[in-house]
Amino acid sequence: MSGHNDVELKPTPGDRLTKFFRRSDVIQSTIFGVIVTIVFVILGGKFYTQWMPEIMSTDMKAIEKLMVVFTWISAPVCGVVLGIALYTFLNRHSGDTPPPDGPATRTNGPIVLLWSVVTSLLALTAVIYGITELNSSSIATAKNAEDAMVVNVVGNQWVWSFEYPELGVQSHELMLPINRAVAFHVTSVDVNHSFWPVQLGVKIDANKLAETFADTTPTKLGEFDVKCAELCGLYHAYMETTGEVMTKADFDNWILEQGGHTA
Ligand SMILES: [Cu+2]
Repeated sequence: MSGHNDVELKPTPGDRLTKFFRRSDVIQSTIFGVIVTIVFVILGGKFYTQWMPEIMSTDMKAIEKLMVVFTWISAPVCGVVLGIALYTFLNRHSGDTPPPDGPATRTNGPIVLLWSVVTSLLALTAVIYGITELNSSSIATAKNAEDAMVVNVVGNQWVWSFEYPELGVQSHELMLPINRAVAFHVTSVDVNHSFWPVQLGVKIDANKLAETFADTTPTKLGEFDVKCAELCGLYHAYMETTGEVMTKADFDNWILEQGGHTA
């Protein structure tokens, strides 16, 4: 009545998945991918943190946590890509004759669905976690930060100026007392700059005719770098200065030395 092909049952999605994961190229790529994923998870959790700027504020701590979590979330995707790349590299064909044709490539619906759902979930996790963190970040809280010390930050080709309106001091160095919230009110007198006290984990636009806000709480004594993170002209690269997180006593002394008055 009918030929052989008509009698053969259509493979179920489960069959197709099983068959796919039994292929030797898939098994090898998967093993490489798992190794790469584990290495990236370990790097993200341990060594990676050493390559980041020193943590000197609450915000820098939050940023580092975010970077680590994002590294973990993207590690499996990296594993898939590098796993396949590694398999391909190790099984490359050498010599003058071209490799023989492999079997024809056909779409495997269940596999496409599997990786689409998994990567979408990973991306969704990153988006939700990122938005949650952003909502609790310095930009979201700056205007509400109560009893924070206000510092007016002004970008000017190519120097930063810091004004402490409550203390009557103006400076080109950013001195801050430890463990006290500071609210940066940032603007520019000329082109667009970006205020970036690196180890404090703050980076915010400095625009003319507008004021932007960010706040943080320094948690570690010592010097930090202040840079401009927006290409702002010929000497952009030199638009940097130092800052220092000080004890309250040292900070008060510094304020008095600058001719200001302590609060
Ligand atoms: Cu600049």
